[in-house]
Amino acid sequence: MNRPVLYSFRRCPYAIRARLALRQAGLDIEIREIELRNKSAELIAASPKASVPVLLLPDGQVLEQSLDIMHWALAQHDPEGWLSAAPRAAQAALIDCNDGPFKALLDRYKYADRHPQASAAQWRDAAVELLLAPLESGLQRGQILLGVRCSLADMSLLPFVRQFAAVDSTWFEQASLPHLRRWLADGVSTPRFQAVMQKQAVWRAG
Ligand SMILES: N[C@@H](CCC(=O)N[C@@H](CS)C(=O)NCC(=O)O)C(=O)O
Repeated sequence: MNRPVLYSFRRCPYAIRARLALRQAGLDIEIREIELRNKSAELIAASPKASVPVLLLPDGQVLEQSLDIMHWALAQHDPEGWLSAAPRAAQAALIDCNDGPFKALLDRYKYADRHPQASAAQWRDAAVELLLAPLESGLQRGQILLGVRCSLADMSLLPFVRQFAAVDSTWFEQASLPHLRRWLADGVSTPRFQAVMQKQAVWRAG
């Protein structure tokens, strides 16, 4: 192997954020699109937990967490300073909230029939109260989540907010989240985002 290999799944928000950082770093990597229901033996051999994304490096290192992949990519090259655009602790706090309690509520909202303890609308409203309403307040003061420049936090949260918006786009379009809608629309319309969402055939060994 002479270039890094990324096992990826096009619509997975974790894989999207990894691809965003790898692309931002301008790295030459091989992307292997896999099927979550029919994972390749090579992926399982490289990473037995077999979630995506997984990045294999030519020196044998295996990065199995999307954030580790983002940090590794930006440590190679970070042309717009995503890592330093806002205080690390503030970025980490947003990302932790997104990846932890917000993602849990997003899954309940998306698959509400599997979580009958509350209705879809209740899961949705809890997710808004937890993370999206605070983001909306912050975005009233600027174009991006923290400070004045795009940071790792923007790119880490973008695919998850996109997924939230898509659960019920009619609801999202009229929700009292106009600044968040604008931030999402700006983020997904960039050439970078469009590029990482391009469809790719499922990878087969050999
Ligand atoms: N903490 C991991 C989470 C990755 C993850 O959960 N990916 C999902 C797809 S979106 C997955 O591969 N799930 C395993 C499966 O569906 O079998 C990361 O940040 O990379």
